[in-house]
Amino acid sequence: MRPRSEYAEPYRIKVVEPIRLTTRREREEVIAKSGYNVFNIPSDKVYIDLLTDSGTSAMSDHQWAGLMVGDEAYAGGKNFYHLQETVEEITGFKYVLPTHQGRAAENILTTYLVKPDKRVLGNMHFDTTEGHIRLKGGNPVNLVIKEGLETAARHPFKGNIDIPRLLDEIHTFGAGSIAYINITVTCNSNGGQPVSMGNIKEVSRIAREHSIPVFFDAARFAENAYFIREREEGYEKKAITEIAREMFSYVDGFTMSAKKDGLVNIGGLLATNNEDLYKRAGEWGIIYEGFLTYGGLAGRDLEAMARGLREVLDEDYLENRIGQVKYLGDRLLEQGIPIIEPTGGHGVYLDAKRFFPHMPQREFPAQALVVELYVEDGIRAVELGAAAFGYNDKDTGEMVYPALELVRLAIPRRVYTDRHMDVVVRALRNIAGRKDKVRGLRLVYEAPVLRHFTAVFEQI
Ligand code: P71
Repeated sequence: MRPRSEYAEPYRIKVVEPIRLTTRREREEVIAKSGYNVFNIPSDKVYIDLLTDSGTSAMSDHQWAGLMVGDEAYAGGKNFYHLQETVEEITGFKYVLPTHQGRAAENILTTYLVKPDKRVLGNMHFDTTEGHIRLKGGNPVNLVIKEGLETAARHPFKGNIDIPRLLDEIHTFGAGSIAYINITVTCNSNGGQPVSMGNIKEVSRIAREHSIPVFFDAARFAENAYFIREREEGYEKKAITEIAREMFSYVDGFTMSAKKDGLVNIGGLLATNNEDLYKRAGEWGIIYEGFLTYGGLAGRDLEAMARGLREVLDEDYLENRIGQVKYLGDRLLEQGIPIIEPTGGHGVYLDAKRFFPHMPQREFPAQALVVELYVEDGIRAVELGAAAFGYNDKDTGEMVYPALELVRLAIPRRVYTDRHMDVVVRALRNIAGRKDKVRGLRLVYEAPVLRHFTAVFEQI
């Protein structure tokens, strides 16, 4: 394979969107007015927006051209058939239901599969999946390997399911207690970490033996396929399309937020070969999303998605994409900045506990770092620590803290250059240089669920 450093982006820029660096004074005012919560900052006050890689990709000229051939018929629009053929070719699944985004597909799938008190096993379920499982009365269970939770463990597939723990679950609770197994590729919750083909195959074999359905949360399936080619023996010479097809061959279907590897700004999918699921899911889909051939989207959105799903499997694109994430990670490591290693598919995750060793978790070190990044250079990141996952124990009223205190720098696809990444490195180096002076935060308002979106803080 060509080393990335010798080549630049496999595209040239045809349209630009101006961004502006505000003054430090302005940013100090903005962040205070926002309650030290970056979800409250208007995006035109952000210079480099790394809040999420979801729905923030740049579409290609081919995708934009696709919008003009949108067929807005209520039923049987031609873009649906194009999308359906594309999904079938890439994944092997012929029943395809478009949805307005990933969580809508999760809602439909969990409505079909999850009955009260049933368990849903996975590597690490994403927040929205976990929410849908709980809403249907089920119990989400995370079985990621132990290295997956150690930020400095350089395991190549930190998204893998722990096989002995999976077997233990089946033996302890019985296969009948398990609604399905959900493998998130790549695993967002611990750093965009990939799952190996070997692991997918083994989980699938065990599941089939016990008649347990297996689904992917396929939001970042192409990035996962790329890592398999880079890191797994026997796949070095395979085409990404072939690897993706093999991944999907081991599961019964998938839900997907197309806002990631679909390279679109909105949209989702549910796909399977199970006719009964398709029929039942279709009934729910019609109630929640819209008719089967548009699922809450415009015909033009379906066309952009069909084209995006092909582009994301382009080998040069993926090499550049994953290479940029690694570029940022490597520069940060050179500066001694603690991150989750190895870097994953869609961003770099900073370890705030190691970055601010002096700051207790009750002062929200990860959120404090998010605030500093904004004030330093107008960079917007997201907290994945005490603010997002801490909660008050029902019985004791005591705050329970998560094991990890992370800041995610999610990189939108085809949007920023490596020069932008250099700005991020410089900002973090400057913050590291004055870290003893950085102040922790106190929570002054929280909503009962998903509190980090609307929380208000004060500086201590
Ligand atoms: C991300 C998001 C977007 C997000 C969603 C909810 C809270 C905060 C941020 C969304 C995912 C995802 C995976 C693996 C399903 C969804 C939901 N990720 N699975 O990482 O990463 O998809 O947003 O299209 O409904 O910023 P949806």
